[in-house]
Amino acid sequence: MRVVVLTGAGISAESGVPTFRDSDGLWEGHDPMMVATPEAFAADPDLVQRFYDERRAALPRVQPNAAHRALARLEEALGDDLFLVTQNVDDLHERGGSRRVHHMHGRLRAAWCTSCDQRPEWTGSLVDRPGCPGCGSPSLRPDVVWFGEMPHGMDVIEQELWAAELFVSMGTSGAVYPAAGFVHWASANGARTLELNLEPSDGSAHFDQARHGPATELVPAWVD
Ligand code: BV8
Repeated sequence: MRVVVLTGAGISAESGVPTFRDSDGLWEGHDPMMVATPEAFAADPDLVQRFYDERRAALPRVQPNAAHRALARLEEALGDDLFLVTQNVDDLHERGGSRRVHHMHGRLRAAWCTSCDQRPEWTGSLVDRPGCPGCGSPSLRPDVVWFGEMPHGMDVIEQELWAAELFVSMGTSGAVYPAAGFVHWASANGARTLELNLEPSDGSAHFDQARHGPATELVPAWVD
């Protein structure tokens, strides 16, 4: 059976990674339009670079949780019949054992050179404008998709949603598009749809079934 799984910040919440819209969410500390847009980067590159430097530096301090590990077991069982697409920019799916993860909003552990278009792996800081390993120019930005930018691999995602027999959304508020619209694409092609989330999301009513509770309980119970 072909399965598409979409994850959001909620799947990393129990690992200690702040979500965007819960009370202590990231956006609480920063207005998203002040840090996650090309305009914000153009206006104050150091502020934006520091925002992502802090989150990149925090990654080694958090660990994957039982939900990440359960999805790695699902990949073992389904192989190519599983397409895992995440809105998250952390590396917890990979560190939890998943080998094929589609980061539609990019990755904290990568930089993007706007001069030569290379996307080198990156674990350090970018605020001091280091030279690109490829072309040497100081044109590296976080390899993260900002509001108003096209998410990565939308053509692949659309193909997978059209071929899916089951679409499962985990740990996302359904507040950001185009990810929030995936349930409609999947339903339109006849896939069954399931939401696993701490509480009802903006899109819960569009799912065939919705289960609510912490991801570390719901996801292993569904996978196993
Ligand atoms: C684009 C990277 C077009 C940066 C992010 C109307 C229709 C269509 C589009 C739009 C529209 N209005 C505006 C738009 C555009 C915009 C958008 O959707 N805006 C929103 C605010 C309305 N979208 C875009 O700009 C996108 N691009 O549309 O391009 C285009 C076309 C042509 C050419 C060029 C462009 C790009 C959006 C990507 C933005 N980047 N992230 C960064 O990380 O800093 S978005 C960011 O917020 C995250 O990546 C994530 O995707 C998103 C949503 O967050 P969630 O993951 O859902 O997290 P949230 O905190 O919201 O919710 C957490 C959930 O977990 C909650 O439901 C909670 O209950 C649950 N939870 C908590 N704890 C647990 C739990 N669940 C289980 N267990 C727990 N323990």
